[in-house]
Amino acid sequence: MPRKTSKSTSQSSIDVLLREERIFRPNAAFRRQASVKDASIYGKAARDPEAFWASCARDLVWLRPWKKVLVWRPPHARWFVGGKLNASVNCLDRHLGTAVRNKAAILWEGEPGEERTLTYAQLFRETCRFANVLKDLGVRKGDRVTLYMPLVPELAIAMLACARIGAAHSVVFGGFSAESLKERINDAKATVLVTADGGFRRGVEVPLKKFADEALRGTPSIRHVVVVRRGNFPVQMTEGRDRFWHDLMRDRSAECPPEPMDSEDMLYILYTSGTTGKPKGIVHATGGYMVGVHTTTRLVFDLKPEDVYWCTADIGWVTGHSYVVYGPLSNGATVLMYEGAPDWPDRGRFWQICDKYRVTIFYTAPTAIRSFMRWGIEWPEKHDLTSLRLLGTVGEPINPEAWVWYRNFVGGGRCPIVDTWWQTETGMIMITPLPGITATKPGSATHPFPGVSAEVLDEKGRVVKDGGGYLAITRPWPAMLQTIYGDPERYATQYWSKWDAKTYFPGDGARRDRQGYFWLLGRVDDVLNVAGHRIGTMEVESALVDHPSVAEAAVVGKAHDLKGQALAAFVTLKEGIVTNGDLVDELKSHVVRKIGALARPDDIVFTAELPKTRSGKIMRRLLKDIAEGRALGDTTTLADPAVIQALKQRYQED
Ligand code: 7RM
Repeated sequence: MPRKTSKSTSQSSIDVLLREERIFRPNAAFRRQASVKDASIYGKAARDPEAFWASCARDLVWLRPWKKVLVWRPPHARWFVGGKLNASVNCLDRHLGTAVRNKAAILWEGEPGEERTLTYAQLFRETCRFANVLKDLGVRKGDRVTLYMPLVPELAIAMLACARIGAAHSVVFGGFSAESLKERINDAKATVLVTADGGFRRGVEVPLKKFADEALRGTPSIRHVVVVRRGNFPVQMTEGRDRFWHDLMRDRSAECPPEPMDSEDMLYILYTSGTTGKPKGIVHATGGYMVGVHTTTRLVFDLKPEDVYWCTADIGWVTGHSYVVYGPLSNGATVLMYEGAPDWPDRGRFWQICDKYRVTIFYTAPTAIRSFMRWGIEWPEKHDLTSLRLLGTVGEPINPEAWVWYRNFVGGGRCPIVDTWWQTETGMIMITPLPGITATKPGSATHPFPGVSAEVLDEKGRVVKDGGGYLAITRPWPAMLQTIYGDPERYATQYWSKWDAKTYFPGDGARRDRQGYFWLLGRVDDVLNVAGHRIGTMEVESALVDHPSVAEAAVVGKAHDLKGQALAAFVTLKEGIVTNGDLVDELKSHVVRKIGALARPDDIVFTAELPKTRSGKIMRRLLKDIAEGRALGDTTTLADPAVIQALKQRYQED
């Protein structure tokens, strides 16, 4: 259906006030060697997306070819229908007959400093051995296995072993509580839990097995627990239920035939918290997902055989699933994994690791970049970062100041930056530069990946050509979620009902500029409404972070009799900056100068930390509760609950 174009930004759309005009083109040296040199890929993919994705799919190993690329019965899509494949074969077996066989698949460094290297051949053998362990524990095709582990190679091995025998893994990030683990195990009705004696975080033990034991009191579906020895931490083993990984692996055969999976068979479940209540079990199928992550890894990161690729995300997040495990391994890449915190034992740890392993591709989150900025350039400057050739970001909108800092002080002014927009639900990167051809603008994720169709729409579903509105995906894409586990209705209403059943609503605000660039503005639940203007939180936050004293900011709207909403800003200052009344006024004026009087914050509160989820996203919903003097809503996904309590007190005192 052709869409009408909306002429003016209506009340229900989003106004955009901040403009960023800087533009950065990839340098000649990068362009010359890039995998994608020619922008015709966009037109080709747009003219026949199914043919484009089919050509990408031919780069994977299929055990039986597909009959049809796409069967689309909105809102349900089936990809590579009739095809059979196995994800572990695509990550491992396919490399064994090539030079990749004895190349490092995983370079792992523990937080205390241990090093481990697994070649592709070794990773293959360990995966087969653990697949045999799972089989002996009674795990069959279609069963669910929950993984609650630190960032150790065994986590990747366990995922690939599940994939090998056709069981779905459900990874629960090791930072989650016993209660969250229990809820996720029960929703999936997992029969086996794989965990570890503990993990390290800033030198302190995280007692994973203890939390698991607590959860296991209320998880009737679990029959067996496998425990990886990570740190020789004391654990209580329950007779008949708990076994150590190393005991089970002993004398295990390193051969395990892969289960031929239907393209639409489930590969994994990954839980993502909604704004309210019960977490959603996002289901990814095998064929389309593998095609999506394989292709985007290769083209977005310009991946080459010589690269040392480091995505700093924990495997417990979708970024780790797609861009630590399945995407890079299916491409035969050398993947670096670091278990611990960026500031342990000092704030140079990430840069020391980049230097030591000669990392070439580095992919991290804006929240991390803002911390690096706060810690100062002396840390990256202490280390040799000249091996880096490409930088990426994901997770939140990146404010232009952080983008430029990242480019200058990490990338040495020479590395292209790929700002990649996507979600747990999309499975793969959706909006992103292609580093060899895209002229980037700081803060913009630029354009949909070839074969992906996105628009900015207004409330009524009319296309916004130049201005703000809602991001929409207007065609199915291969790595799209298949459903919400056990809740197909929620799948349809949550994602496919804002406009019509053919249009996916990701829940983000976005703007398009005159050149067609996409600017992501944050979650629409967070949008501010001041005197009739709907503006993204991102804009006011960017204006604040643009001030030399500010490291990070979160802005929320609070009910106001006259204006509808007034703005409250929570601000973290750079190290060594002292707060005083003058700075409050100065920051308010700074925002007025950058955006206009309507965006002047009523309140500015300084804080040492902002409340964030465990994956680093700012929880504005809780800040809004504080600003409006309400009791705090659900705080279970907070990384550090103490932060919000301190802030609440602070706000009341001010
Ligand atoms: C990969 C991931 C998804 C939400 C998404 C956005 C935000 C992610 C960007 C971004 C602006 C980006 N999955 N988001 N990447 N916003 N620019 N490059 O983060 O499921 O955990 O979160 O994250 O709001 O909807 S996620």
